[in-house]
Amino acid sequence: MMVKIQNASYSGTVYDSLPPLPEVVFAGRSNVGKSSLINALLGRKDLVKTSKHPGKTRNINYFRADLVDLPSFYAVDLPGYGYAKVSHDVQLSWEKLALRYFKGTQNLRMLLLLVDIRREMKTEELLCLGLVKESPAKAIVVATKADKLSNSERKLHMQHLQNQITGTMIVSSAKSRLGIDQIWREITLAIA
Ligand SMILES: Nc1nc2c(ncn2[C@@H]2O[C@H](COP(=O)(O)OP(=O)(O)OP(=O)(O)O)[C@@H](O)[C@H]2O)c(=O)[nH]1
Ligand SMILES: [Mg+2]
Repeated sequence: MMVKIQNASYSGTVYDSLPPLPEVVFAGRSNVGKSSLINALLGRKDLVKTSKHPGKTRNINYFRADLVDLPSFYAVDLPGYGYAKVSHDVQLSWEKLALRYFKGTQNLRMLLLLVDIRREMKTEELLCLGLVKESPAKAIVVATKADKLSNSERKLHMQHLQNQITGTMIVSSAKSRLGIDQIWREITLAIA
């Protein structure tokens, strides 16, 4: 799959009035690799700020991708949830922000729900999948940081995750670029 990216740039936040385009939203636990995955997909090292310290992304940021021979779209970077060290108030404001996004968006085409391949799906992940159940947007689970496991471990962990949900699941690594082509295939189908 060869997607050519003409331009990728930061557009603003959920509070700005941006020109409408199809949206692909990246959601998942804090530190799971949302921002890194957007950078890997858009082929830009530092378009989205990433951090070793969970909780880096605090707003809903829109990154516009203009592609050759395909529609432009926004990669929407949701803040991570579930970081144990943030206060209860911050957790609540995550929920508010996420709900505002999912209820407010008219253009959501796909949810990429990221889960660390070494972890399992918890209540928050299932809740998140539930948020798009009624919408026409497709939901895909992306198991991140696959480079941290050996091939055989990867298989085991994927079987475990696949037992928890039905639907498409993609193994990925922003580091080794495993799964990036497969994610692009899904994105191009969703935005077409
Ligand atoms: N080994 C490895 N590390 C990764 C991968 N993806 C992300 N990381 C690392 O994981 C940490 C968190 O990555 P981010 O992309 O900032 O995670 P995030 O989900 O955007 O985090 P928040 O914005 O806090 O919600 C960083 O240190 C990244 O370098 C991956 O595929 N492999
Ligand atoms: Mg982030």
